[in-house]
Amino acid sequence: MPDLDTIKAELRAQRIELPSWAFGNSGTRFKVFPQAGVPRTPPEKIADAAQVHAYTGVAPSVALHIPWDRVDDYAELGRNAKDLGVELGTINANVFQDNDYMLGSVTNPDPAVRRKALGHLLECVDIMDQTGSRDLKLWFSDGTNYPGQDDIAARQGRLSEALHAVYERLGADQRILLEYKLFEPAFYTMDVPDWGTAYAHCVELGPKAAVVVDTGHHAPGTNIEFIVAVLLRKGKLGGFDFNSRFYADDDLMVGAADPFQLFRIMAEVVAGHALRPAAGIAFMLDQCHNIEPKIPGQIRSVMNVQEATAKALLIDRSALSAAQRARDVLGANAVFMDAYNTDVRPLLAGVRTEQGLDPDPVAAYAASGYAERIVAERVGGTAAGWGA
Ligand code: RM4
Ligand code: MN
Repeated sequence: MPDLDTIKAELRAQRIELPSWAFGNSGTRFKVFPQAGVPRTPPEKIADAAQVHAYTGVAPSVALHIPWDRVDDYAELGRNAKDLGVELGTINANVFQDNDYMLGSVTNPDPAVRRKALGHLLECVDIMDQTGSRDLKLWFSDGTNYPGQDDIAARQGRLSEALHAVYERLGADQRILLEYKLFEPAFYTMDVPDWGTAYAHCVELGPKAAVVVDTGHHAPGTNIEFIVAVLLRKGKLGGFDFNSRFYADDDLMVGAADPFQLFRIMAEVVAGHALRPAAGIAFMLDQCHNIEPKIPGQIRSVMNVQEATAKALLIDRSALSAAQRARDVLGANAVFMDAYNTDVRPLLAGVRTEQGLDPDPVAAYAASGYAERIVAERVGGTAAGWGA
């Protein structure tokens, strides 16, 4: 059996990054149901994220999305975060919400639009210099809706050109994390539809570029843990955008739709020795809480990742490899399933208690009165949202 103290140390060392946008209003293209008390400014989003960290102890950084989180003084925003016990994390570029980008951003047939999009990406690196962020996460909505609409290979060339320009601008400790998505908003071709395309671009760029796996960005039935294992083996897994989905890019709470899949993914992460922050994998949430309260939604998501991680750490690796060596198909599968079927909630409650945290983050947050306070205090102004 794996050593319990080692497992607890791994769980304490785990780090999960929160998305600033999860705290603002969101919805579907049919309706955004506004919630009372949602943040109106980047500092208020960070304050809410700090609550998630305060009760879970493993979520000490917040990813920003530019321009949604644009401020005059990023150093001040960083100090602000530090005062609340968190720090600024990944910078997410946004080249998908401008009228100019209807036919693409960096792959647009119009060179002027391409220049504008590249300008934004470079601005994001400037911001990283001020926030001290390591990672620039790039997701492109670029693509086409109809066969013949544009030249597929030419668009790859334009994409590559922009990525190279950003790569050249990166500091020594900065990275590009390139995210892929099968479809939406484009329905015929996305310019970065899959891990293979993202991987090819990252290899071409060099060691400071790696792939981000957003768990909601695949075709139904895709074996995501296989992708994780392959990318890890190649040293090209940069991070995760965790969320869950029943149908498409649902952005639901991670571990809600398919906790077994999350476990299988974390099992590959553990097997690949990639859990510790030193391994350089960014474990991020990328979710929207459309109908549930946002801060508890994030707390629940963090706990779901922790539970999947604890189960992955519980896999009896020596029994597993013994069964594999003995070609014992059922035995190996049983070792794997034993770990998954273990109730790890008491283990995690114990880890929290040992860290001086409440064993039940959801209840502790609910009892804190913070939710009522922000509803009372955040009156007037414009609630943060996607602006879409
Ligand atoms: C995209 C993609 C990005 C995220 C935006 C909000 O679908 O997943 O990672 O930043 O949504
Ligand atoms: Mn994402």
